[in-house]
Amino acid sequence: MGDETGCSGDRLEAEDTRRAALLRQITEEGGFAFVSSVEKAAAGDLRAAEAAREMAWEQLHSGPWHEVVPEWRDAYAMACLHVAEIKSLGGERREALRALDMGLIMGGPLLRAELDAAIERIGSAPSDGQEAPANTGSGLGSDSGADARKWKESLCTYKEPQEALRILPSKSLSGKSVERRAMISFETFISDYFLRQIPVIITGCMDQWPACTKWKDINYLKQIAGDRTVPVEVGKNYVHTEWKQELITFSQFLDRIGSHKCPESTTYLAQHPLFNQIRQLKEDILVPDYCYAGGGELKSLNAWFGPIGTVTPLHHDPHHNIFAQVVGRKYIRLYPSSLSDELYPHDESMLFNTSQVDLDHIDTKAFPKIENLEFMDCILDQGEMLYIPPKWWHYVRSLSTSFSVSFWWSAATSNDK
Ligand SMILES: O=C(O)CCC(=O)C(=O)O
Repeated sequence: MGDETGCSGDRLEAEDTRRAALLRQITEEGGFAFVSSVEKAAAGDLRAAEAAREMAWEQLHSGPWHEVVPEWRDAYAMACLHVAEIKSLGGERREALRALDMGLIMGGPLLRAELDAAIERIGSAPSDGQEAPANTGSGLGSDSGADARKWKESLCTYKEPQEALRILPSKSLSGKSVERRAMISFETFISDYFLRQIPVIITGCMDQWPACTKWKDINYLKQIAGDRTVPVEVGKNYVHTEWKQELITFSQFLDRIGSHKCPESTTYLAQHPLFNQIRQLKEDILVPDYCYAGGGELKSLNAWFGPIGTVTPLHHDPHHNIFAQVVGRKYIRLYPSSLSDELYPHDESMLFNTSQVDLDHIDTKAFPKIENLEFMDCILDQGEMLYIPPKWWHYVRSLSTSFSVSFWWSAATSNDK
């Protein structure tokens, strides 16, 4: 007991030192008003805490993201912690959680452990009963038995590949299929696929993942994460003009999946490091051993969760990718990096890795070279992993409600860092 008190004393001292150093840096950046508001916030002044958060938020949006002074991201996290602490003391548990999630999503790394600890504490505290229940959305939530059934059905659409053909790009499933191998050894993966830079589907390696059963249960997802705030993409896909990003609760997101109707309102939790944010979900997955091929490092672990009909346009990424299909199924088309010139990459620097060709409506006049290009494709089913080598072009369409996890890593001895 004495030791535990000693440890938490040391921890608090370290936190104080970190915060004091940050406030000194913010003062040097000219953030006097921020520092003064934070001092009042520390004494329990909610308006001052919110004002500090607003000031940091303005700094985060004062120019391009890469030009933001990193200390202001940490300052934003600090203000979020103050807002959350005061809201939580006032019994506003959900508001407190939202502030902490915003700190995790937009804030810097310095106070991450404090944000995580506060989420654990406030997240596990009982609701004060004043707040409306989490399941109040329009699509799912009123009758949890019916919802659960509807949810399970939405995971099983297009079971027969031939049925899917009418919604897939032309020529789909007519040429070369990605090879499927059952539980191959690490050595076989390296010699036959990793070193040769060839895609492969690996089956039978996810049987131990709790996620494969737990994430099929909407009530489990709501219980673990319902009140948490997540960033989502809304619209047909990221090259579409009407596309936008929003921050909503996980419960609202699940409701939107349940009531999903048209492509324009497709809500996709895409390429988000959800598992750094919601630790309980991370406990449901395992990092595949294959990601240690090449002796490099894991770069990012992202969630891709959405309804039927999400589309990620044809693009390439710089890293090795094990793409694990946890729930539902996806159609994936792959073109080798050697065909880059024929795939018409965008000229703009933001979209340099994305093709101008919309595979769902190919304009053969504008992009004649793509017509006869060879590709490989597959329908990736739940419990299967696809290895995508660096710079291979890929197009992805969900054929059901779908939850996938991508593991990106770089090899120690290559230029894909
Ligand atoms: O699942 C998707 O929609 C896209 C996945 C992807 O592009 C990736 O993992 O790199």
